[in-house]
Amino acid sequence: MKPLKSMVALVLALLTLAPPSVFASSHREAPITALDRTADITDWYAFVSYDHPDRVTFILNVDPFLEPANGPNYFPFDPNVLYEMKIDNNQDGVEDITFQFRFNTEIRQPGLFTGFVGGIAGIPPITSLTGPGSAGLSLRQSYTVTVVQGAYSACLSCGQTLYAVPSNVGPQTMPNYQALFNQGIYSLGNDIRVWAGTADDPFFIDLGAAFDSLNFRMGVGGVLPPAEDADDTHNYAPDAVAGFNVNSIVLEVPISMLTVDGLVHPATDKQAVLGTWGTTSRNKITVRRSPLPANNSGAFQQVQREGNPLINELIIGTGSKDRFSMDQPKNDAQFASFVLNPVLATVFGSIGIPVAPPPRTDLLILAQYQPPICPGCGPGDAGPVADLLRLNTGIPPTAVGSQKRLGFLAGDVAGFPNGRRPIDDVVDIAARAVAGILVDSTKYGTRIGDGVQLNPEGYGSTFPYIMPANSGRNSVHIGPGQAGCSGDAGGICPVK
Ligand SMILES: [Ca+2]
Ligand SMILES: [Ca+2]
Ligand SMILES: [Ca+2]
Repeated sequence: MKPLKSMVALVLALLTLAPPSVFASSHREAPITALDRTADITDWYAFVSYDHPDRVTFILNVDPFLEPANGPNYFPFDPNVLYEMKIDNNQDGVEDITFQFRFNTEIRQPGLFTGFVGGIAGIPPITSLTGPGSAGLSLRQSYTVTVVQGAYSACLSCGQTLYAVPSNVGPQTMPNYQALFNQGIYSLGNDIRVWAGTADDPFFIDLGAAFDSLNFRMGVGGVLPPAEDADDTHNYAPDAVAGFNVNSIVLEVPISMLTVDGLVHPATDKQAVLGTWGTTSRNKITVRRSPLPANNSGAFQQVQREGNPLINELIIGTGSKDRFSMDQPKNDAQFASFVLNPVLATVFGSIGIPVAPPPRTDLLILAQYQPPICPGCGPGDAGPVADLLRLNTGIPPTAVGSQKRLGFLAGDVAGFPNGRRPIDDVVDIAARAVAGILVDSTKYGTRIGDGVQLNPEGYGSTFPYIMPANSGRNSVHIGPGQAGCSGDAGGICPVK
């Protein structure tokens, strides 16, 4: 959950509690993506489509904490960034299939003072991404989708123009934003669908409490009472991401296009399991040539990647995060010590939470192909230690309404860490995994949680599964002492 540095922040906060020997290795400059927000991956999701069990949906979210009201330019994708979704289908930690996304920006009304205008000065409201009703859409982005398999590359978007869905400016400019959102769904043929644009950030966390050295609002160490822990439909603490947007690329692909042999496999076959991750890259060379735009050339250098929401953020030491971001998953054995002896477990132990002793080989299910996510994988199939979000495509999706925020831990095996859905409460799941719930759910099964159980903006039940962007004019955020926590008295979020 790169989701906004959330976990970076958490780790930083935690490290202040850690023993001196650990502390010494942590205080470095901020990760490079903190200075490069358009290339900053906030979250990576991969799951079997709820309504199409023969397909997989990938979501790559970038550019954290987009304030919906932030005109006049709002938040376009970066045309200089190569956005990629990568899939390993033969257990070696190396991508076999890559989907690439590139964006292009046009300014259609260069005389306008803002990127979006409508319902004023003779310009009709924005009701379409193209053609009639799109005149006020001055800053417009189109994008391409390419699939790469070895030396073979194919343009999936060619023959049509795909438009990114703009920010939700407000009801006067965009009186039916849901319609614009829906227009952003494109079929690329062969049951492939894509959507890109600004959307509600589906991630959820009490970031303020996490930042304050784990000063959660539900008691010492953030241990949830049983009734709250079992409640997937109310929030008991403020979601710091509520009302913020993110830039999202959503791709749905048939499973048969992703597996090593082009077949759909039962869960017990190792061929059913995919290792997935998202990356952002930039050209190695930039020449600034005022007054002309900068010129980018040369090979691409990876700026960031994300597989599991757990490993990059909760496990890797801050001093190694930049290297981790730029390296390839197949080289992750260099970071294995972080996994086998996580600092966060030490920190939990220091505040009285029972934690499993190192070496934590139980956490390797997140870094290697193993049961239970890959029951068909034997010892020879584990592959290298690699931070991939592993998805068993043979496990059918859990119906909307029956999905559990605690995913796998709650018996909902279609949830994280078997892939990841927007509904999955990865903060709580990851924290409990680090404590040792996978080793012994009784002994190390403390109900760690931040009290934020869901995305207050909700979830989509069909493609593209995310929710439309929050309105620039009319949306609010949720803070302590404010409305927005339906599980608390009067719906007011706790301060203490
Ligand atoms: Ca491979
Ligand atoms: Ca949200
Ligand atoms: Ca939570």
